[in-house]
Parts: sequence; structure tokens; C-alpha cells
Amino acid sequence: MSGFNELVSGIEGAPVTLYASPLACSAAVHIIMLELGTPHAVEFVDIYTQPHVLLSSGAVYKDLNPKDAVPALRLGSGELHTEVGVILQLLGDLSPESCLVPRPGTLARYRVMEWLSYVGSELHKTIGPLFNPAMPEAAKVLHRQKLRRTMSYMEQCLAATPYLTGDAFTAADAYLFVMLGWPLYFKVDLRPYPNLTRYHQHISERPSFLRMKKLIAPALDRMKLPAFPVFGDET
Ligand SMILES: N[C@@H](CCC(=O)N[C@@H](CS)C(=O)NCC(=O)O)C(=O)O
Repeated sequence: MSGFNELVSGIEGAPVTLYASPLACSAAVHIIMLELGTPHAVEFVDIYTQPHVLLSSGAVYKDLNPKDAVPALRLGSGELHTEVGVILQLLGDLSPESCLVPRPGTLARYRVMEWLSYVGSELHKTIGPLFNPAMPEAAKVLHRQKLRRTMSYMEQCLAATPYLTGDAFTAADAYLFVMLGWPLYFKVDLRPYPNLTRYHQHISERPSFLRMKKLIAPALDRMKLPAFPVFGDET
């Protein structure tokens, strides 16, 4: 791991910048950066306009990140990294002592990777299309069915342990925490999910999340977005 931190901070030691949108999957990265105390700047992106623009300057986001999606992490070296599951591992590897991502070469690492992949492919990309008004109702019905199946599976997994991989909070939990908030927009019946409810409420009490809530408040106001969704807060 020698030289890894230097690679990230860059020769000039320029700050790391996270491109994020307050209610998007990028919130998982924001939470982990706050957990780690990684020095960083956040640029909020309005992903609800076309083209997507930076709130701070109005700059067109696609010019900075051709994928035009958040999160993106600009390293001190100037390099841009994308994909939430990979950025989380990169950040975890910068602070291995945090155990937010177990060290490479351990089986525990593969458990966290397994969950990052599951949350990304089975949950994130099942719920995301439900926000698209152009999606046909028949397709939405299938996505909602898949969402209930996925939530039921995770409900069982969280019966025995407080977090996805055991007794310790990891980067995978930050990702799942953010994704689980999204079904609340669709008034999903939460009664079949007492473990997910306990899990979500418990993580919502972490100082990193409470800090993020404060930091995103001005951006939520600017974009006229609702509060960050937490199980039990819905009215
Ligand atoms: N594969 C990407 C997906 C990222 C993604 O879907 N980002 C959404 C927000 S959660 C986004 O930026 N959407 C804006 C758009 O697609 O226009 C990842 O895992 O990071």
C-alpha cells in the first residue's frame, strides 16, 4: 500500500473533491468520507436539470465527468474516479485501520465487495428507474415486485446481525442505508421489514449521517428537494 496515499493526494497535495447530489447514491460516499475524516471538498451537482450543472458555478457537469452521473471523486493528482462501489473501496483502502473496508486478501473483504455489488446491481438499479416518469407502468410493477423480493432477502440477512457483514458498520452499510431510503418515496409498506427499519434508524443516528444532513441542507433548499429519507420519519 506504500505510496497509495501520495498517489491520491497528488504531488501538489490538492484536496480531494467529491461530486455528489444530496439524495443520490453519492451520499454513501459522502457518509464514508465523513466517517474517515478524509479532508475533502464537495461539489453538489443538480442532476434534475438538463444539462446537469454544478450548483456552485453552473458549470456543465458532463464536461467534468463524461458519464454525467454522481458520484465522482477527483483525486489530488487530478484523476477522476467513478462508480460508487469502487470509490468506497478506494477510500477504505486509504484508511485500512478504519476497517470500513476490510484489507485486501481477507475473506471479509470479499463479503463487503459481495454486498457492494448486490446493493449496486439488485437494489440501486431496481429502484432508480422507478423515478423515471417515462417508464411504462407495467415495467414499474415488475420493478416493484423485484424490490419487494430484494428487501425480503435483506430483511432475513439482518435478522441475525446488526450490520450486513456482522457486528461492524462497513462501507456496504453506507451504500445500503442510502438505497433503502429511496423506497420511502414510493410509500412502500414497511410493516414486513422490521429488521430493515431498525437497521435504517440505527444508522441514521451515526454522527457521520447527522453531519451530512447538515451539510446537504443548503443544497436541498436550493434544489427544492425533500429531506433525506429515513425509516420512521415518513409522514
Ligand atoms: N454506475 C454508477 C451509477 C451512478 C448513478 O446511477 N448515479 C445517479 C444518481 S444515484 C445519477 O447521477 N443520475 C443522473 C443521471 O443519470 O442523469 C455508480 O455505481 O456509481
